[in-house]
Amino acid sequence: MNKTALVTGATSGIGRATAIELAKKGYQIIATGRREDRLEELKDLITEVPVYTMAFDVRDKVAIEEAFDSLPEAWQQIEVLVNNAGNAHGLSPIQTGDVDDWDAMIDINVKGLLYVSRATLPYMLKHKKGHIINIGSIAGKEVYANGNVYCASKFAVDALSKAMRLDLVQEGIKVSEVNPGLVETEFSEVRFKGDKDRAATVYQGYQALQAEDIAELISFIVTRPAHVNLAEVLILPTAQASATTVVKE
Ligand code: NDP
Ligand code: 8X3
Repeated sequence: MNKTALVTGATSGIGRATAIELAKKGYQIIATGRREDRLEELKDLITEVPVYTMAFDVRDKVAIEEAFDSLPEAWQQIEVLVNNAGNAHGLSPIQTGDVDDWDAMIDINVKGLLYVSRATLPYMLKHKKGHIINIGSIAGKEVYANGNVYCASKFAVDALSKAMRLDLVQEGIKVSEVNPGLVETEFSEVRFKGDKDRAATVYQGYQALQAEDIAELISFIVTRPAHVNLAEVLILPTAQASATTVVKE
């Protein structure tokens, strides 16, 4: 029987690439996100293993509860959870930041990760095994100007990853945190509210990481032997040395 991996934010970027990569490793995939058309596309694309889709907003705890309550038996033994859904919304100083953007980042990046973890844990606890991979960021290690609330949300992911590891160690559940630097996805388009030209400039003049680079790392982490936990990894483009130090042509 295939092992089961649940990937949040599987409709785009890192989550989509991770679903594809873990499917290649033989995991049957529970793919989640809000955009149902993209979940269906992914389901058609992955042919090696079965794919089950659940469309919900990670801010909606009732929808999450309902989705997990209706998980068919064959999908209930979740061994891997990749808490990836998240985004930055805006890039403004604190004095002019949009409070709706703040709500979105805290509610999605922090509370959403908590809700999905809470919903998944009963399945892992029942079998006394599992592996949770939280997608943090270099922004959860260093703050940068105008990054304020996004950075705070990723610092929270860092704290929660460490806390989850402490709480879950006696349950035989591994917790890992992957902290990428600049990855070329739809991330900046979301941050800049659909301004594709501005988003493109973030990745110009150097070779940014690609979603597949992160997916390969996640795949490596989850395929280590049972006694090995890669607890935290910071992964950067070669041209990047800190959140704001990027060598561009
Ligand atoms: P994308 O914008 O390409 O993907 C974001 C994913 O998150 C989408 O699948 C989206 O699905 C999902 N998502 C966003 N909001 C919600 C929501 N409210 N409910 C459910 N799903 C949601 O960005 P990335 O792939 O780059 O981002 C993935 C993760 O990686 C994020 O946590 C991000 O913070 C982190 N990260 C990204 C970096 C980068 O440079 N790109 C660097 C470091 C970390 P849908 O819209 O269909 O709901
Ligand atoms: C995304 C990377 O540098 O835009 O977390 O914050 S950055």
